[in-house]
Amino acid sequence: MKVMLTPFDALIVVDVQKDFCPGGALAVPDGDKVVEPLNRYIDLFKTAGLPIFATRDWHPEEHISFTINGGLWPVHCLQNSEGAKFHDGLKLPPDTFIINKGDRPELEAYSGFQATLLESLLKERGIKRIFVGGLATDYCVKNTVIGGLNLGFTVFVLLDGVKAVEVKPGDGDRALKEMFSKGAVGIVREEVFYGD
Ligand code: VGL
Ligand code: ZN
Repeated sequence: MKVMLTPFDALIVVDVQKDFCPGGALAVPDGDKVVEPLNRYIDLFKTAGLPIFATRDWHPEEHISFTINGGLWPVHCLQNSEGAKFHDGLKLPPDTFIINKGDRPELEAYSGFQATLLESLLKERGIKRIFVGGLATDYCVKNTVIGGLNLGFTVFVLLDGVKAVEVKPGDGDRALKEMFSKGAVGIVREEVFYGD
């Protein structure tokens, strides 16, 4: 499939943070492998003058998602910690919109739209289609994609720029299937064009 970029498109890079990469507190297998493909999308959107958003998991110490607080996950992405930083290789431009999520102790926020300004920032810029990649396919990417669909956006999933946690084997593929069944479209970088 060939997808031509329009002025109504935006890139959303989900949670490409040190704690989700090998060596991090909640490492996604091969999580760092999304960095180079996502840099190619970043380059393309920058060249096209289109907005780039980067979400980051941004938890306080009392966050309910931590096992010590009764949740599912080890402590990860603590606000202002080293592990919460974006991967060093990710080439986000200075004018990237940074969206913090999961910053309220009592609220899990797998979706970049949950209790954030992401929807209004997109809609006030007239954005109709979002291109979503990052970590992890089966959690924050999936929920951001489905959140975007529910809000009326056309959503492309960057198949060459996502990796799954896979608490259970096959979770990544199941998550993609669910996104597709709800209307998301999977693409790779070679299918996206700008200008001629
Ligand atoms: C995520 C588990 C816990 C994610 C965030 O970014 O996919 N997963 N917090
Ligand atoms: Zn989290």
